[in-house]
This record gives sequence, C-alpha cells and structure tokens, in this order.
Amino acid sequence: MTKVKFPKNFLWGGATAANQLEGAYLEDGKGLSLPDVLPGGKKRMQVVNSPEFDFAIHEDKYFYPNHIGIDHYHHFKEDIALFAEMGFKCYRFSISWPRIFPKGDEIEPNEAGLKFYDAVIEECLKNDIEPVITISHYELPLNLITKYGGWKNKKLIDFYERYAKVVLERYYHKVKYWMTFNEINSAAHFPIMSQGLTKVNGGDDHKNIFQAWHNQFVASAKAVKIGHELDSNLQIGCMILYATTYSYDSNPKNQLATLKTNQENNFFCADVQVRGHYPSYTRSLLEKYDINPQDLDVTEDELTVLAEYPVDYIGFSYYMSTVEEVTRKDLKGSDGNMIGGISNPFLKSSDWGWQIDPDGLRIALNELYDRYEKPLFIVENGLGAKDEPDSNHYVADDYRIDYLRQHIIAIRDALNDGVKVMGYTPWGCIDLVSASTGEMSKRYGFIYVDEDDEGKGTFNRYKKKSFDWYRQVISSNGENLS
Ligand code: BGP
Repeated sequence: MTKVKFPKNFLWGGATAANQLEGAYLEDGKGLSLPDVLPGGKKRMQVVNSPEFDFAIHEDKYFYPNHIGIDHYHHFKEDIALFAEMGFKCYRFSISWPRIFPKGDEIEPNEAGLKFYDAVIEECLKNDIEPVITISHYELPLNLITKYGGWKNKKLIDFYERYAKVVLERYYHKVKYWMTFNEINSAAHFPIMSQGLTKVNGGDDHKNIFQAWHNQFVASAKAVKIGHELDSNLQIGCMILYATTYSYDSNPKNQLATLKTNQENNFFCADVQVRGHYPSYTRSLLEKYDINPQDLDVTEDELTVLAEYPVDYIGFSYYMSTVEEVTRKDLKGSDGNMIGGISNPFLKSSDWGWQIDPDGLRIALNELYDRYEKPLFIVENGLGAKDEPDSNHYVADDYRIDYLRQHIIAIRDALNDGVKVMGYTPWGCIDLVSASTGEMSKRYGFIYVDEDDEGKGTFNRYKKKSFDWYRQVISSNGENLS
C-alpha cells in the first residue's frame, strides 16, 4: 500500500496569541487584561497563586512583559511578511478582547481596536495567508475579574456573546476558521488563565471551576450559533490542551487512574463541546470534588443550546506527554504544560522539563479521532528552548528542527492511520513572551526577536536556521523534512 501524504489543502502555518506578542497594552483605547497584571519570571505563577495576589500592577516590585510583548502591534506588517516568506498557508492569532471591549461590559465596541484587526487580516489576505482566529486566548478584560469575579459569573456569557458577535459579524466574510476559547480544559488544574480564577477569588473551589466551565460551554455554543447563522460554512472549533497520558505500569490501579485522568484532563471539555452534552462520567467527576450537581446553575435552555450548537472541529495543543502513578510515592515528578505527572524514563525533556514525545502526538491524534470522528487541527506544538545567537544574530536551532521534524512524521503516520488532520500551526512561530513564566528566553520561533527577559533589546527580527527548514517543509507539502 502507498503511504498517505499530507492533503493538498493542508493548513501549514504558525500560532500566536495577542497578549504574548502585541504589546501596546494601553494603546488606542485598549483596556487592561489579565496578562497585564502577571509579573514576568519563573515565579510568575507562584505570585498569582499566593494569597496576596491582588490583580494590580506593582511596577516597583515586578516587570510586566506582556505590556510590551514583542511590539507586534507596531511590527505586524513586517512579521506577516516573514510568515509569507516561509509560505504560511494560515496564521493562527487571537483577538484581544480588551482591545474590542476595554472593560468587557460596554455596549459599544472600541472602533480603534477593530481597525487594528482589520489591518492584520488584510495583511494576511494580501499575502495569501488564511487567518485562523482564537476569540479568547487567556485574555479576559481585567474588569470582568475584579468586578464580576471571572467566568464563574453567568453575566460573562452575555459579555462574551456580544464580543463574539461583533468580531464574527465584522470578519466572517474574510475569516473561515475560528476557535472559541484557548485550552478551555486547562482550568482543571490551573483556572487563572482561561477562567480568571485564582486562590483569592474562588479558584481553589472546584464548584466554581465547573460553574465557569458550564458558562464557557454555553458562551462557546452561542458563538457557534452566531457564526453559523452568518455563514454555515464557517468552521468554528473548540481548543483543548492535550497531554497524552500513560499508565506507569500494568497495575490495574494505575490503568484505572489513567482512564480517569484522561477523562478529566483531556476529554471532559471536548466531550461537551463536540457531542453537545455532558458525558456520563460527569457524575463521578463531580463526586470526586464533593460537588452536588444541584448546586450548579445549569438551565434546560442552556443544555438545549449546547446540544444544538456543537463545534465543527477539534483544535488542540500538544507539547508533551505525562505519566500516571497512584500507588507509590517514591517516583520523581515532572514539569509540564500546566499538567505535570511522573517522570518518564523513556523520554528526554526540554530545558523547561516538558517531556518530548512525538509518538504521543500520534497517539493523541488517534485517540481524538476515534472518539469524535471530527477533523483535528494541531494549533500548537513546539520546543521552548534557550537560543544562543552568533555575532550575526543567527541561531542554528537544529534541536528545534529535530523536534518539529519528529512531530511532523508523527502527523504523517497518523494520517496513514486514517486520522483526518486539517493543519499544523507550530506555537510561537515568532519568539514571544511565555505564558507560564513571562520569559522571552523561552523561545519557540522560526524568527528570533532581539529582546531579553526585561524587555530590553532592539526588537529586530532575525531568521533562524529553522526558518528556511520550515519553508522547505511547506513548499514540499511535508515531503521534504531533511
Ligand atoms: C499553551 C498556551 C500558549 C503558549 C504555550 C506555551 O498552553 O496556549 O499561550 O504560551 O502553551 O507555553 P509557555 O509559553 O508557557 O511555554
């Protein structure tokens, strides 16, 4: 049998998020967002999880890297031209909610914010790049947290619906691919980024997390409704963080724990958003956290909306796999993308301790496609690494090329398994601020940005070795990976 190749219309590209690259945090009427109050540095999440965290800016104590990002707000034409030079078929970016609704609860949008995205989209189209938009990527207007308490408050459904309607109506005739919430499931262990919840405002109580999820599911379904009413061809997906999870051994206790962990961490949100109803195991999941279903505010009308407007495809991020072990206490733990786990003796880790596992991507693709039989879109993948530019600012990032090559081979093998994959957009196609640590030195890009962890540098852009490599991957439609 001949091997399956990448389909002709495969969406090769790259991915970013507004808060991590735009900067210009108060320009043209933008309001403050959650990432604007997240300090930079490895202790970022410790600060956010401390009982003293107050959602305010303390410039005397901290540096706030998202205020400047990589100044893409003023460099977007140059950046998109570089993406075009690599041959991008698509570019995944997010719209900053507080650029459009600075406080989140206004009636009228901020026209200057919309004008910026008019220009970004125009620039993509001019370069034959298909825009892929995330409506909400870890960027709640701060006011929706400080005044309303984040996503546990049902009022956010209406605010999100208004925002989604504005951007969908403005861009539906130019943008076909959308995602409603970035990594909606990450709240399982880390509700600050997607739900605006941390210890000080109820993030340590799982009842709030489940209520917030429900509100987000309803908001997401309403966005699908709006989009499909504008144009039934729009493709509106969910977006989940997927960490392939292995049982440490054949001990049935570990196997069972792995199954339960998969349900909670990887599948729960997608089950609701793809199938349009809560999965049967919701009962035991709520029981695990001592939540009485009656205490959640869920109406019949909302359940109808969920059933009527499931998503069209599954977008997901994949960086690493993890291991589950529940019977022993002596095993070494591992870092990871929000989810840690046990260290896997068969895998190497990145500089930040994320376990590198291309086979895990093939497994993820098979698991997701078997379960949902809907197209999959790998909208984040990549290696966060320390780059050392030479005196000409050139980075020979063979380690990144190797990581991406192995993952692209895994996608090709999954296509051969029968999985339908729409596209692949490696994360941080241009270096940007890390979400978890706020560091610039955790770089993913094909393009080096001269800027350090304190926001100092020329902000000049330089092509890395991986830039030419990826251009050749795209031009050969995934055939030439050497
Ligand atoms: C995902 C987020 C991104 C991104 C990426 C890499 O979880 O959707 O926003 O940042 O992870 O993570 P980090 O930036 O922490 O290395």
